[in-house]
Amino acid sequence: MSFRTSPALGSARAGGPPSAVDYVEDVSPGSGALPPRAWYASSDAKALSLDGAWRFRLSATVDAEDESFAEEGYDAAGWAEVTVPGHWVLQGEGAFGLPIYTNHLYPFPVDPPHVPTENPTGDHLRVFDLPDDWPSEGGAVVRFDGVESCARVWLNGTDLGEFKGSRLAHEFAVGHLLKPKGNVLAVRVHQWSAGSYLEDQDQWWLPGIFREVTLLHRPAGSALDFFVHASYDHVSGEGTLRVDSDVDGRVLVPALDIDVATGEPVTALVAPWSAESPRLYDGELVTEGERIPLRIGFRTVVLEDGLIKVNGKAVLFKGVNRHEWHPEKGRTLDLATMREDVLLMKRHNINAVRTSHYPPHPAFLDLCDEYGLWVIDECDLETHGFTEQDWRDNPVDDDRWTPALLDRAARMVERDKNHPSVVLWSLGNEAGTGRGLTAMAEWIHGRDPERLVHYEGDWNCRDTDVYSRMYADHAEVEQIGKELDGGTLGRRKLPFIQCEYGHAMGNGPGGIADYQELFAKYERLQGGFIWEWIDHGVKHPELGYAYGGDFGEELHDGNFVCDGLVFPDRTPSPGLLEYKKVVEPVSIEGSDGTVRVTNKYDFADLSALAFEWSYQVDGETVEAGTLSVPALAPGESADLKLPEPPAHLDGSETRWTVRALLAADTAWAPKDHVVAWGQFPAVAGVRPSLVPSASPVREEGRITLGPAAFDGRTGALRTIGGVAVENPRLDVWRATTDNDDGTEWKSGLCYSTLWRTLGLHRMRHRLVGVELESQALVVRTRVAPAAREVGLAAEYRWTSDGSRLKLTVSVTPEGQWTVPLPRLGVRLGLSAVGSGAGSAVDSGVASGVASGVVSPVASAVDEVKWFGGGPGEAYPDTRAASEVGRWSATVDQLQTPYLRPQENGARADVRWVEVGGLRIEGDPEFSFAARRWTTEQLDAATHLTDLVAGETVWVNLDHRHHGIGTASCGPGVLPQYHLLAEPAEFSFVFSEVSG
Ligand code: IPT
Repeated sequence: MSFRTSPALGSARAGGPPSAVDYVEDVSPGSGALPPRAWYASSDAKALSLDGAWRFRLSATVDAEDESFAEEGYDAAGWAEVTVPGHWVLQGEGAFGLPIYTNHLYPFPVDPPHVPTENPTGDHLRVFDLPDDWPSEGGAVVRFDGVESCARVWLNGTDLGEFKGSRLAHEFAVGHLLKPKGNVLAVRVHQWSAGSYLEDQDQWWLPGIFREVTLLHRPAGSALDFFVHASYDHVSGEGTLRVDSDVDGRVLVPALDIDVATGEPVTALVAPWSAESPRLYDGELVTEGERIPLRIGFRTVVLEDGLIKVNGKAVLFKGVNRHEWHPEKGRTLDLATMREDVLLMKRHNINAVRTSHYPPHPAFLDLCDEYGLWVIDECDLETHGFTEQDWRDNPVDDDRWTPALLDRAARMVERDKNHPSVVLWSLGNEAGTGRGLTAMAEWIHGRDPERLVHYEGDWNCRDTDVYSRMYADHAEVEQIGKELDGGTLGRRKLPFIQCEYGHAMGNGPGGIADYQELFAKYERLQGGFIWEWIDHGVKHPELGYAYGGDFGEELHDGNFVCDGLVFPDRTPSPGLLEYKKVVEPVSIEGSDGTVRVTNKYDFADLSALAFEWSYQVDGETVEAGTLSVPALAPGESADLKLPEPPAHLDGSETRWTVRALLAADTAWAPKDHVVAWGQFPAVAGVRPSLVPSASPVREEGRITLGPAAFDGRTGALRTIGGVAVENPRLDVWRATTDNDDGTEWKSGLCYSTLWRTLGLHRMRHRLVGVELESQALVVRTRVAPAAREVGLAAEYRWTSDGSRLKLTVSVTPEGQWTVPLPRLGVRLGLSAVGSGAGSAVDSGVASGVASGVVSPVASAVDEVKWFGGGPGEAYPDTRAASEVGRWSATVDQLQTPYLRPQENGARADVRWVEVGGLRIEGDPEFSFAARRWTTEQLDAATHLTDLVAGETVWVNLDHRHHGIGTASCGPGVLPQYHLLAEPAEFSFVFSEVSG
């Protein structure tokens, strides 16, 4: 195949320059820019970075200022400065305007292609000298890697042209204009343009030159562009390489002894590239003018048997959607931050990224090639706001916009085509349906038949090679999995992916383990991409992190922009740890002294992993050793005998834990990094027992029972030994999560609305009676909301053996309950005696302290120890990563700092917990949470800075929690995780901890 140029690009301007402002509302992509090409850094051609401080002037409208600033000799001494790359609204402390967050609503009237007269316009000026060694021969281009949303460019007073397409590269030929000293580069950037209609992604609107600006020397005889074709034949083990270039040259790959002319195919035995084993071969394209470094990965992507296959195998995407985000710099990311994303993904078993919803900084794709991630590269296109008018006037179904769409498609494909990590091109996101999309798909298929095309928004899959959906619920996904051949639509024969699922907003997402079971079960289901990677919180001096509305926006979508698996500072949230466990590439299950290890990689055998077993007695490891596991091939299992278990004390609970660790350092994690693990019980423990022997005694207005004292009239617990206790009483409320607050797509139900309407957040406790039995104090209450007939009859039965105190709670629902309960348990307050500060385990989970947003207050009650699930939080449908063991943490470390405060931090499957001088054992196992504020305060807070620590630590001991689900966008809690209002009984044994 010969080198081909792109469509409708680089057109010379006809009929002279546009008027000063017409181009802003022109649907065409622009004029004057060079055709797009591969992005690379030449080994020898000079490059001059133009990043740094630029002179900056902000105007309220497009035409408030004339163009004289672009002339040489213009005096900009009175101007402000901004840093390039950067967004001006994130600089200047508000003096340059503020960010706006909307999900899909356009923050301006939908009147395409017109934009508001109030159109913040930033004039940028940079004067530069050429380095002394800048060659006098050849040409030069100035390259803009990303400018939002529309820019006009002048060099030394000459108008070069103007462009749109914010997250795409644009280059202008400038060699003929350069001089050794005092070059003046002037860039006028408009926040709004016709292009804004194509960039309605769910994110902050952030104008500016937000990616690098570079001057590149283009030596005579250098290639305009080149295309690396590197395929792999999995049957023969041969790779075929052909590099097309518009100028002739040689292609060198020393490790393969390749020295071949451009355009000539050459075959060699190679190790293929995959996300699991990202083998890259260093090479060079040598033309007369320059040497271009190549990093070649041999791999073949095909659609075969209704499956996406790479190198002959169907792949399972364990992916995330990644927006570019930095809490202070917005979409300006440096290399270290990009690398941090990739390393975090690799360390959490993620193998795929959808670059939602625009091509990322090109260096990110280099990292994906190097470390190994499958990439769906998505075009900078979304017209979601047209959904508000039933998609009338949608640009993707209007031929006038098609050149702009083709320009965007070409700028993505040409820039990124040489990355082996890119396996699918995506036309964009949420742009409805239309002819423009078809034109894009046709062009892409023609230009790059060696990759597949993705788009979610057209379920007929007219233009795509994969049936993609977002947030389909489990039942529908299962149905799709089963319908491999059935149905009439072409899509039924296509492979299926969920390009978005598991909405990671706040606490959650719940139910992803259940999805993974389906992906594993049905071949056609090739996995999915969690929405999304990172919370787009903006660092804020008063609020910690700001979200929608915090900048006084007229229209906004609140904290819907904070829905990531990592917090804005990239601390993993519990959702990421859950995902890591759910998608682990090795499964480890066991019973009866045998462990079954299964390789769930698509390509790799298990030779890179070492296995360790350990044996726990009551959560403490008493013996450990290595386990020899054969280098199983993908899909293979082995049953391995575990050693004879050590003797243990009667009544203690024992279990095996087996871990798969990296056997050696890798590029992305050190030796001993845990890749996968499994735990299974050996001998069940004995439940806490207490034989009542003490009798309740009434004395001077109080009742005593063993170590405890109660209020004489109400029977409310006051103290246990020296520990003051704010009465434990029934609690059903939780500070609603973002998922509780969401509306389930299918049922249309919003549980937090149902709960609040019923009044579960304002339950009243009516004392029914206090009875002293010979060996028990029995307190009866009825717990119910005002205005409703439903209620819960609660009986608290207190007994003691003289030193310990047991509470048995029996709950009987009364009336017609039609909603599940948020939680069911008791809440108590502790404030008196503490066990003192101790060392806390590194939980690997973000704590308020770690992110510096919750100020730890010195309090008597601080360190918490427990035996149960940990180290992080877990709820009924988010508990895959919860490991049974002995854990400790301070109260502050128990908090998960969701940007909008909500229920968090519960530890599941707890046998006992020690907090505030008390040891609390449960029967059955329970869930606990401890915090320095009440649930009501947590519920009322809008930002973490609203949470003020008090003296009392509030402890929730929960029998059960309602599940989490993912109704903040998509399906709700699966029925098996509902907490129904049903009769329940649960107990706790309290004792004082000495010391
Ligand atoms: C979906 C969008 O594609 C994504 O950008 C984001 O907005 C997400 O929702 C919610 O956070 S679109 C929606 C109709 C499911």
